[in-house]
Amino acid sequence: MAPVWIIALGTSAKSFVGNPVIGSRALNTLGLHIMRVLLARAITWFRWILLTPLADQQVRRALHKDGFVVIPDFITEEEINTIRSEIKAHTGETRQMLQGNTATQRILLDMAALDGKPQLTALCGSKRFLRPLKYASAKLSPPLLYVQRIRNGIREAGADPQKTMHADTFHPTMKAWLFLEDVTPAKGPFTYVKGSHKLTAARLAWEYRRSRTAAEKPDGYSEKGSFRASPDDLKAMGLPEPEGACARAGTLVIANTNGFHGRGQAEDNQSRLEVWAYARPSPFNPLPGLPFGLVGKLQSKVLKAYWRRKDSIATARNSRASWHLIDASEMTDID
Ligand SMILES: O=C(O)CCC(=O)C(=O)O
Ligand SMILES: [Fe+2]
Repeated sequence: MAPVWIIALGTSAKSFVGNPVIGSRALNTLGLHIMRVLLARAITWFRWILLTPLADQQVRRALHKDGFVVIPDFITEEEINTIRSEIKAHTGETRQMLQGNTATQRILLDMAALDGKPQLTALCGSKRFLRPLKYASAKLSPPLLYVQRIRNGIREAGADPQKTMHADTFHPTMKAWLFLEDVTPAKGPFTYVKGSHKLTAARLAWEYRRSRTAAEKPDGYSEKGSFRASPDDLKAMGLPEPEGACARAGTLVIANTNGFHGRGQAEDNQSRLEVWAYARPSPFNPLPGLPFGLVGKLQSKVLKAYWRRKDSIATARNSRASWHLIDASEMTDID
């Protein structure tokens, strides 16, 4: 397997346990992880510079200063209401993942799901929406778009791991939330540690220390390459307290999830509904890719085939896949 593990160093592979080269204490002591962090960041900056024309100066400034940008009133109340009724009428493929006591429910907005949903179709095809997302992800192909509902405290189980502050991976990645309802503290707002996307000396020192022991000190997620940061870690890095984005319906938040973020501590049985975008570019590729919708269509086809494969493996084992199918009505029962 060694050649495969070594080749994977040039990809977005991030698991310290799945890949013993990435997880090697000796190599990380020599600086392997830090090299990947720094090189990926330099290459992402090259792509950000190339893609400058895609986003307004205000958006670019906020993304690079704070790690996220908040755009209130991105869509109107009327558009929100139409999108909500389109979601309520959805009967197609709907999936769910359970983590601790929380469910993440998603509808992938591919051609099939968008059929009969003109307002969502217009949004997903709108340059005004897609261009800043492409800029933030430093990638020309469109992000994956979903309707997402987070349902908190729906069962007796451990805490939701997404509620601990973390960085998704070792390089900049883009996630965006277009809220379809007012997000109050009870609903567990998206929470970000302002400025934590910056590779300061303190952050790099922390990354270095964590990389040496990540494989040996598992917490369920850090060893898979998504480092968790405790309040003390944040303080030691000179970072501010995490801040929840309590936003009105229609607000768009775009974030670099290489910075520390998570979900707010929501109350049980509270949920949050949003259009959600996700893009994880190839960290070491200096080219921003192709601006074709075709790439996006291919991405969702591959993803759906992957889910179906996971479904059949799970069925054969008499269980269900982590992203399992649910009846659409389990997600679309909104007011
Ligand atoms: O849903 C949220 O507010 C944040 C969850 C999260 O950490 C993520 O999507 O990467
Ligand atoms: Fe995250």
